[in-house]
Amino acid sequence: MTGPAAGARRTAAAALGLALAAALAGCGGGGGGGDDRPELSVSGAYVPQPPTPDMAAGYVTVTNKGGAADRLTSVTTPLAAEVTMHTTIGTRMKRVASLKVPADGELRLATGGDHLMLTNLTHKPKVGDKVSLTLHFASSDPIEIKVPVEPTTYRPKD
Ligand SMILES: [Cu+2]
Repeated sequence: MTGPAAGARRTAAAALGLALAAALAGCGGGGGGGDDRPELSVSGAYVPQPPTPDMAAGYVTVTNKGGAADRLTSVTTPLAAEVTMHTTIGTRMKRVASLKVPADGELRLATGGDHLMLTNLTHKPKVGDKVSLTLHFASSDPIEIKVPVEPTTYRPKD
């Protein structure tokens, strides 16, 4: 009489153990999807038509839906031999090696703040042109975008 009952208990215990293991696995893996790595997208990019033919600025917004920060480390474009990243401190521009894309946040480049400087241009971009920019990051794959050239005084609406 003890045999079958003990067997049933063992089976029940085994089933409970499996259920617990599944619940724990679900807990560890299912959190919020890609919790520990950046998930980047780019929007609102533009290049104002430059007043001089040798230099242009560039603005982009990089949105990060992931739980880990990333860094914009460089930008390349057929339009310019060199693209540098600048931040603005007071009224002075300072060149920086990278710009942080915070976790669950955004890196927003804007006039008077962080921006890209394109120098040694291959040609002067005009309103209506599209400029190809490739953004390189510390951990995410590069993102290539086609950026419109806007009037010199253009300001994006929020
Ligand atoms: Cu600058």
